Amino acid sequence: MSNIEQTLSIIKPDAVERNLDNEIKQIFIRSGFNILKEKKIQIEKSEAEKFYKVHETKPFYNDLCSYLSSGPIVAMILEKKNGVAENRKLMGATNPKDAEDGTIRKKYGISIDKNSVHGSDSIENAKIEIDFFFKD
Ligand code: 3AN
Repeated sequence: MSNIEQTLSIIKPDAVERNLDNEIKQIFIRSGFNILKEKKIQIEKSEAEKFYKVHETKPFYNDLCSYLSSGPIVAMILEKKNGVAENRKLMGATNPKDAEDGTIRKKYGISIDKNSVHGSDSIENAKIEIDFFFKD
């Protein structure tokens, strides 16, 4: 049985602002991901609130939503065998300080909130998040 999975990746405002989006895309491609769709957009805070609804009770929710809507982002559908977990591995830990060498967050992340990339945390959430950005 094939376990080729699609996952949603976002290159966050801190990385786009530093013109790292192409460099980060190349890392995904070199790591064997196909980028099926991508778009550079800026979202409204109200949309960020919907996207991060699972975190609505967290103390950092408001800042997180302000941040994601603070500048352009690149949303992508990535595909690879075991794509959801492979993307999480390649991103590294949420806090760049804890991220392993060779991960995107270790290389580019500034702080726990400005951690350069988002990636879906489960196959189920990947479907929801892909629809959020790419259902037209
Ligand atoms: P991940 O992005 O690694 O799946 P989540 O889903 O726990 O991490 O958190 C979503 C986002 O919320 C993170 N990418 C990060 O930007 C932010 N975040 C998580 N924990 C904190 C925290 N303690 N303080 C500030 N921001 C946080």
